[in-house]
Amino acid sequence: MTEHTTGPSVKLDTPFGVDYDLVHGIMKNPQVHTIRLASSMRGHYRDAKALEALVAQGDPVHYEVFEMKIPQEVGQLQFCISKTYPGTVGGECFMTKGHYHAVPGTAEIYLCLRGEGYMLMKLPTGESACERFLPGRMCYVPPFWGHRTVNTGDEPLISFCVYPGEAGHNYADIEKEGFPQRVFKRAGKVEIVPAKAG
Ligand code: S6P
Ligand code: ZN
Repeated sequence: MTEHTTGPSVKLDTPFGVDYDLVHGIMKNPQVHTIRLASSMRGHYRDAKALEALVAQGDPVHYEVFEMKIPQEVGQLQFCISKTYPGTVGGECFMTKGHYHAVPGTAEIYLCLRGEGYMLMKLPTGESACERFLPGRMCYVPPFWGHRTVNTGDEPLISFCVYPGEAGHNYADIEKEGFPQRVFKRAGKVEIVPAKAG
């Protein structure tokens, strides 16, 4: 993972605006720009060998997140652009790591701007859900649901996300548990399969 911080370009304690490039799915002048490469996705795809082959072939970017440094406090709103690239690892579609929020009772809204795919969601009890991402479609992630973005298309999947200031991220539990479903694309056909099946 590469985290690149450009430093404060706006005062965050007074009203401000942010410019977006909606064609390329980027926030202009973000204060935090996170880039996740194939090598930062170890343990997430079913086919570990295929992932290592991809790392050896140039370690491509899987996804990027553009954010401002909003204080992690109740009353604030975090917002970001999440951009997941197209591609597969042993047939499994490129995706984000996925997480619960560190404050679990906090929801999130994803508005899909470009591309296509799915939001995989799960509760700690194992219950799962899946919502389609298409331009103009919003996905509501209720409190307590872990969430992961999966790109099933041929272009970047880009969403604008908003969530409570204090939410934070809990990656550790999802890494231990995994998601109940995996998404594959073989010969152009997308399949959502139980994580334990082929
Ligand atoms: C934050 C929100 C998104 C994700 C981004 C990357 O709550 O859900 O900004 O952080 O899509 O995914 P991940 O799982 O690596 O944080
Ligand atoms: Zn989230």
